[in-house]
Amino acid sequence: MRRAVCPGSFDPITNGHLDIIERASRLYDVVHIAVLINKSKQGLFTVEERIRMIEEVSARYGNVVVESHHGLLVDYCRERDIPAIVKGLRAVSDFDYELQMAQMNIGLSGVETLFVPTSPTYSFLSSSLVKEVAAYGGDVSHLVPDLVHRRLVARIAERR
Ligand code: COD
Repeated sequence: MRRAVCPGSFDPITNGHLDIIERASRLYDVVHIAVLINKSKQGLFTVEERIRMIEEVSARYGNVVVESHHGLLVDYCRERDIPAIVKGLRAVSDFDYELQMAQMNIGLSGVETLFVPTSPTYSFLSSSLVKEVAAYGGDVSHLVPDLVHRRLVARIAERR
């Protein structure tokens, strides 16, 4: 059984994340989505809310498992016998830090990182930008799945 993990904060999941998850789901038998918990960072959505949204939008692939994890990504991989991390690369600016993490992770545990080039349509897209634009009333409906868009608009309205 070939397994890989797509890790991230997913606060919230965007069409850019989903594109990488869909492509990974065609390459591996099982794709784990690990929502990494960063206690020092206050998210717009709780980890449970993020997991629910990811489960709903990725159910159609049929081979995606969504879980949270607190701690090192390589420990998540070791505990589940996952040999590969799949990451999307948006731009050269992502590369330096992603390379450092990939080298650290292989040094710590032997877990490989595979980079998938982002689709040009999503190369500028991040959860932070989506939240910022939505908070100022900009239209981000084409950048996130519909159900995520509805929950994003509702959460921003609640916080006003
Ligand atoms: N197109 C393609 N891919 C994308 C896009 C896009 N538009 N947006 C995001 N992605 C992919 C990228 O691969 C990105 O790395 C991943 O989705 C997650 O993105 P985010 O923004 O949800 O999450 P980040 O960047 O906050 O996640 C960082 C991690 C949580 C993966 C990282 O900090 C981590 O591994 N932490 C665990 C602790 C650990 O092991 N630390 C040591 C690292 S060496």
